[in-house]
Amino acid sequence: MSNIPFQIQNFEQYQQYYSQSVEDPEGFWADIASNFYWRKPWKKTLQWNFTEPDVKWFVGGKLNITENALDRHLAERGDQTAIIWEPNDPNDDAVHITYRQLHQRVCRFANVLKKYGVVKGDRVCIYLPMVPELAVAVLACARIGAVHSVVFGGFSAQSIADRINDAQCKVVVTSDGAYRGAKEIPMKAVVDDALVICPSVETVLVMSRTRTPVSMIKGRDRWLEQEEKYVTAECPAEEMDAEDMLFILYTSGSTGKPKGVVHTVGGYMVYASYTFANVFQYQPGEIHFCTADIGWITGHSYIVYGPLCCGATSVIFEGVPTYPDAGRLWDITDRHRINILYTAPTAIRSLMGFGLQYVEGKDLSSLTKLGSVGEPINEEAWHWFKTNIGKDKCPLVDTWWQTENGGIMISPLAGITPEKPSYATLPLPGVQPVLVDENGNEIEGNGVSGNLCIKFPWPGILRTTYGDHERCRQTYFSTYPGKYFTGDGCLRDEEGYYRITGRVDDVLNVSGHRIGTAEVENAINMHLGVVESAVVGYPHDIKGQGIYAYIITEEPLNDADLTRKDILATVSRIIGPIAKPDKIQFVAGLPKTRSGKIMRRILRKIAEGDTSNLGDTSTLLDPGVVDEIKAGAL
Ligand code: 6R9
Repeated sequence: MSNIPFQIQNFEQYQQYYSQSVEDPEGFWADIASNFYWRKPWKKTLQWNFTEPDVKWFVGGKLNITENALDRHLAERGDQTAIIWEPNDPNDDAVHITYRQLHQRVCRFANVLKKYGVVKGDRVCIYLPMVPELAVAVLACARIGAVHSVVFGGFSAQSIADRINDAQCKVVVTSDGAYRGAKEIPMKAVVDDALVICPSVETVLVMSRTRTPVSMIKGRDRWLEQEEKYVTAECPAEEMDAEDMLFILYTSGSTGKPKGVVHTVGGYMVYASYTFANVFQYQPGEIHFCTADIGWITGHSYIVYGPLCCGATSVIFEGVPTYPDAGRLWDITDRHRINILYTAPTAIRSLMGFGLQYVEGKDLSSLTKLGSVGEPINEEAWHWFKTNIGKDKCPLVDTWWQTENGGIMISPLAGITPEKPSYATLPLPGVQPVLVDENGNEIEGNGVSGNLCIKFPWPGILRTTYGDHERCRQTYFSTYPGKYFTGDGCLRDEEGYYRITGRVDDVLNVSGHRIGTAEVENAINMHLGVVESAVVGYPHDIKGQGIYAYIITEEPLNDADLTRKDILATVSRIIGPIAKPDKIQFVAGLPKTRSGKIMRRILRKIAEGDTSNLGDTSTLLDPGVVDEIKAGAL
């Protein structure tokens, strides 16, 4: 029997269990993990080093995460709603799926995957809109031990192909099309374009959503509805090792192509569920609405796995916050009596701009807790959300974490930890943050800032980057040997509260989406006539950060505006519309040092509109280019 309770009740307990989790991490996590259903107990709780790195939790334990997310709820709450699906069009009926129904749908889907030869360890790419089938497909993979790789619906054919090829996916799950706000978007056609260069894919399962005409290739493409008719709703769960791969999720870094972050079954399950229950102080029967897309880690952990493992009711919303108008999230909250609302600062800032008339008349009294994730939340947005949506009675948790973390790392516990606008506040039990200076020395004490590292493993930490362990080591464990480096800058105030100040590497955060500057530059450089480019971020009122591109072309442009649009089309085609620069400035040269390195610091300043103090430019090869760029700044 465990000594440490699964859910923290008050601040004294938080302090007590936090200390215990640091003094005896293995004992702490063993107690927490004992709240789950394991087919076989683990032999060793933790085995680790941050040099290779090699991290294993619950070594030798056997389980299946879907038995925890579905089967174990059937006896007690089989008829409780597991998923509420809110379609894009508010005039269409919402769909309620009980745990029992979800279990059956997952088993059916799993049997279809099996029929097409998918076995434990095979990779399945999922490219779907926010429909119940997305959660079903994810869980169906987990049921049979296949590794899911969900690709966000906004990515281009090229991005899908890169991800499919990197993971050598055998099956792709997609839909004919998608509804997003007033738009109807092709999905299958995009997958078709990708598959031209993806020889590993044997089968494409297509769900019908928009019934837009699609090409269906004999022997490869199958209609999902059709396939589901011929399989049963019984599918025993595959026995998985705690350290077997659960999923791959691609995310951007400061160099090259996106990396496939790998999470494993046991540790991820424990961490996503523990953080869900504690940060949101989930109470049985509460309805949880996370507005993220399942294509991102937030959706994986706090729409699918965390809530379902805790037996919660989780909302899947197909549309966008501004359709049919800027009151949509409040309308959903009102109609479905939402208790927990977890969203992103960019959405709050955008809705704030539309004015309070969209909030008025909406009954938001069901709300008990609010959350924010994805990027730093500015004080204005924090207060607006807290006051106008939470009516000053709901705790608001600013949750800091990353794809690589599996779950929330630094955050208040709702209603327990004192809040401080724009602060993620305190680390969760099991999380040991440290701030380091440029030389890698730990900065002790309070009232300090530095680069944020974590010095001890937690169960949700990434295990590797798919197919390239060395890249994982390089990216996260080599900058500060012995520590996991987050890539974020951070301040620890006089009281020891943490405030994340943003990335210190070349990763942008645009509307909460992570985009590497190098990735955008590579896409721009593919455009005909582009010689070189440099991409930086600049502060953007709604998106948090905007993308500013400086571009050198081979020849003077006849029609700069048209070329700008052409380049945007190329970026959309190579990465996806989310990576399109907000501003493009054509320049004759870039500020380079004598060794040929672009001085991004200068470009960032100019993009920010702060040209008064550009610092030392004496090491530049040609300081003259700076004046020219300044003169043409947008
Ligand atoms: C969960 C998620 C991770 C990056 C991270 C940081 C930024 C996320 C934040 C935050 C300040 C918060 N970030 N939450 N910055 N306050 N509450 O967003 O994962 O897409 O991998 O992004 O997002 O810069 O390093 P991911």
